[in-house]
Amino acid sequence: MSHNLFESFAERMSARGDADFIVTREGRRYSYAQALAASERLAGTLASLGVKPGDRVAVQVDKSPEAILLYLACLRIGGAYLPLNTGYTSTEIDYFLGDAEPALYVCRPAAADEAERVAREAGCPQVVTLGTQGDGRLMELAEQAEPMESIESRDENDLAAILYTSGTTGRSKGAMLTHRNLASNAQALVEAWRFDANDRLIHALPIFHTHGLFVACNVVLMSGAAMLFMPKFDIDAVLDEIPRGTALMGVPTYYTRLLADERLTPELARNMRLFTSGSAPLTADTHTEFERRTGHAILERYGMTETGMNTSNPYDGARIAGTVGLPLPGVEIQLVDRETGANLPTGETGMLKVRGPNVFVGYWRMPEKTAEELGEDGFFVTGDLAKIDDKGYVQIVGRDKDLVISGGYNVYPKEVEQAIDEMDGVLESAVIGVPHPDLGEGVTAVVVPNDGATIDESQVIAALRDRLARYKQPKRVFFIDELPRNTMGKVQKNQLRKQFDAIYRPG
Ligand code: MLC
Ligand code: AMP
Repeated sequence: MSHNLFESFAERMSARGDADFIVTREGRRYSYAQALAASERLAGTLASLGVKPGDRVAVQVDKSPEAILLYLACLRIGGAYLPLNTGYTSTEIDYFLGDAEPALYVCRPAAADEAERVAREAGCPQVVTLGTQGDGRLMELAEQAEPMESIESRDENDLAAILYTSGTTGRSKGAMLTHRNLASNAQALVEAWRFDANDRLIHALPIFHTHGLFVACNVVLMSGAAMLFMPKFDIDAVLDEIPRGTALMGVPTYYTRLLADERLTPELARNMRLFTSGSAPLTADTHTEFERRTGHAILERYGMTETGMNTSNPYDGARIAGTVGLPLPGVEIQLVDRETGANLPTGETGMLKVRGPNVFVGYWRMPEKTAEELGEDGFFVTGDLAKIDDKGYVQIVGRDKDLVISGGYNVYPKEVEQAIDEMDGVLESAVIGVPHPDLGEGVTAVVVPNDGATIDESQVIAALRDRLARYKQPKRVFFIDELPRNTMGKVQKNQLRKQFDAIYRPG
């Protein structure tokens, strides 16, 4: 029996027929039947471009309905979908193409020349373009393609996607996600959050991450719901769609921005049944204030690229501010001592580990890294520090990994520090996350110049411009004579975070 995730989607898509699947604000619309037919043509196109089952398809395109259809076509043909942040620079893309060796790279029309160059250097055999209005070479080819009506048979442990996530070493790792991982998580969320064909999800998230692609789109596809699809989070557009929607999935920044707008009222949100938050910590204040303003208690959940969603506050029952709720059905969690690995009793703070059908199968071509984080017992070490209360609610209290989360995007300081340290005039640097009113944490660099060197903030930012995606670049750069170190010589980032704590505070 085939376990291709697309089998479950196709069944639901046929059943939903002419019902809305994706509706954009400009009035573009795909019914489920149209999306199913498009997935056949696009799968045929991928085949004609030489993509075979098991091949990776790398995609760096702006958000559009057709990008979702491409994802579906890739599943249909048995490929591994590899979405890339639209902010990545050519230097970053070069690494991903070289590492993943995709059979095809789909890029933005405006980036075609540069993409061809990078792909050639990385040895990627085919490049096609995809625009946001149904334009680009891929869609031209799809017009003439022989539709592929069959769905490639897949084992449940075959790869459905690879999502790159940065790491503490500064080198990005491709998390390998299987059909089983994605199907089990989507099914669990449909049930936990009561999604059905009457739902209309306001989709403002980017579609190159777990949150916007798998949590949002897979849940919609599994439940036959509709998506009110927008290119990005735009406060006016979201407020305008709220009366037509039933659910919104967001990162905490969405909620702080909504709260800052007086158009957010209980009346506006009266047709909504669910607001979820994740990817970064939602403060208890935001949770409480949102409930006071709208009558809706935000449902906070917790997940990762490597695991999909692990825990969620309940749909019925108490959604407790400052917690990420209970393990989803099928997900097991463990709290262990960071040093000894021993299990910890309720109430203590420790390292969170998770196991379940949602947990990935390893990092692409990195067996050692995989073995470090994914134990033989199947438990994955999340790097998050947590507490579990006597009712089983999990509270994320910190991170054991050196990671900054800015507006829901992960930035690993090591990668930024390496780039800064290579600059002339820099002795060393430390990159930290500092409380930021909009983004949660603001990426901030603290730089020690070489003796006698004169270097300023704008030079550091300019040096990173073509090298790192914009969201990884420090919002501010500070200069000090010496980094604080402990007796082991380790940089004491806590001390730096304290020192620069107030820099983004308004007023
Ligand atoms: C954009 N910029 C950011 C940024 N997003 N800088 C820092 N952090 C961010 N998150 C930069 C842009 O490059 C640009 O720079 C400037 O800010 C304005 O760009 P914009 O596109 O207008 O930004 P804005 O609309 O304000 O975007 C902020 C945001 C967006 C929070 C709405 O980043 C967003 O949608 N984040 C969601 C991230 C997400 O989906 N995470 C899920 C990961 S999965 P310049 O210089 O050009 O002006 C995961 C697992 C799980 O974590 O549990 O879900
Ligand atoms: P990513 O690697 O982009 O998938 O990010 C995963 C990380 O985001 C987790 O390891 C957590 O540190 C963080 N995260 C996700 N959801 C939450 C949440 N609800 N509260 C706190 N941190 C979260």
